[in-house]
Amino acid sequence: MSERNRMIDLTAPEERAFLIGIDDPAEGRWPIHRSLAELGALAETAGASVLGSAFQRRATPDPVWYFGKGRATELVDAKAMHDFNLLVVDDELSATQQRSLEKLLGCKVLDRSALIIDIFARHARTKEGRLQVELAALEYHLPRLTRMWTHLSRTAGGIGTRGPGESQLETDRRIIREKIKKVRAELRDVRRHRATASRQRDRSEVATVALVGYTNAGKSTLLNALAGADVYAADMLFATLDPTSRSVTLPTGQRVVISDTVGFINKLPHDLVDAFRATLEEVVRADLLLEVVDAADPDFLGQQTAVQAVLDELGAGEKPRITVFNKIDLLDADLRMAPMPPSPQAAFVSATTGEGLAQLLERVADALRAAMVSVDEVVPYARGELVARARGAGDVDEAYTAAGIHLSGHLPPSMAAEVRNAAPRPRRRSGTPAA
Ligand SMILES: Nc1nc2c(ncn2[C@@H]2O[C@H](COP(=O)(O)OP(=O)(O)O)[C@@H](O)[C@H]2O)c(=O)[nH]1
Ligand SMILES: [Mg+2]
Repeated sequence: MSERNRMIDLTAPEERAFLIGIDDPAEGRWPIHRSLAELGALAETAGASVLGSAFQRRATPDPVWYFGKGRATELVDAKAMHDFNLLVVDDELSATQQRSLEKLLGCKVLDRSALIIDIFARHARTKEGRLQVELAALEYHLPRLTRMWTHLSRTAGGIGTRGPGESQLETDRRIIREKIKKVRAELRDVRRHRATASRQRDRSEVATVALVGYTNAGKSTLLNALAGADVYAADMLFATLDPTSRSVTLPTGQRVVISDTVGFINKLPHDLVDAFRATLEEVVRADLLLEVVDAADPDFLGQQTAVQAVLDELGAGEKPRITVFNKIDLLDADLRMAPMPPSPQAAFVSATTGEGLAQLLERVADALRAAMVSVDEVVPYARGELVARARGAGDVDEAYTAAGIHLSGHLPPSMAAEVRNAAPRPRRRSGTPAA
């Protein structure tokens, strides 16, 4: 973080992170620089600023120091130089490794799993999502307590130390196990009730758009860029939105809620897969997906394949989707000039320069319109409230006539039905042909 920010923000604890990882020489491993880049993006998502990184080439982590002892000791110099207050390690740490690094450096040490759990906790919105993340956090802590006990009994050992320590830890472990049982039972309950809840949510008039894609693709930057241009962003109607959702007005006048989702992660620890899926529930409910792809990433096709696989598993693989190729400002000029296939399902943008964002919003409006039905009705002036809702829910023109407000255009089916019911219509007896 810059000096300037540091001076302004005196109260919030500032997390200045340094990253370390192991460059495993084995074939087929994810290259260390990419793994560290992803870890850095995750650390930033969790609110830290990243000051630097280091790695060591070795086959397996040292059981006590993670790095070899000599290399670990050098981290003290790195700390003096960068003044970091958080060490983030690219792999899962044992309690022993975490303790020895914390002691050595005198600062907080987090591993990849703890960092990811923190991010999931921020993104979990539904009750089920929150419970799933809580379960992941508890399951993460349980074996670490066990290992800490093993570690203590071996080093401290001796008369008087073992008994009390052991019983305290036994108590802690029992409490965590009971909590896990409780959370599991709650999860079962929530799942049983889920069907009813989602039926109620479907009645909401405002279309929802969910951003999906890998960490670092530019989802959050894109959300801010889209919402930043929206003068209605602070509208009271949406004041209760959580911080990862923003209200955006499309060129048609339609309001949509765009939600940032937790990013896909290449090196996702296995134990966190369920929690990851649960935090993506937003995606299942969305009317439209924006799949954000880092067009400057040489492996963007591989990432798209992985995204598709997860969406399929969630049952969202066939949902209306626009693929947003982001970061086109980083592409070579000749690549950018190459004719891009004109497709309503793709958009080429730069979230940082703003290029292509207007077209993207038009595509979003087009895609949402595909799920609407056409309306052409005259609504009484007394139903002004309905007209205002229709204005934000779809793409309609309004004409003020002697007979009432003439609405023509497209609306979601439920809204269209409301408008039709509001239109005064000469009663016809069935079987009687209209005059
Ligand atoms: N050059 C360039 N960088 C971008 C663009 N969009 C995002 N970024 C950068 O990519 C990084 C990840 O962006 P972020 O929005 O945090 O990605 P997320 O993990 O998908 O939310 C940040 O350093 C952004 O500044 C873009 O259009 N062009
Ligand atoms: Mg993000």
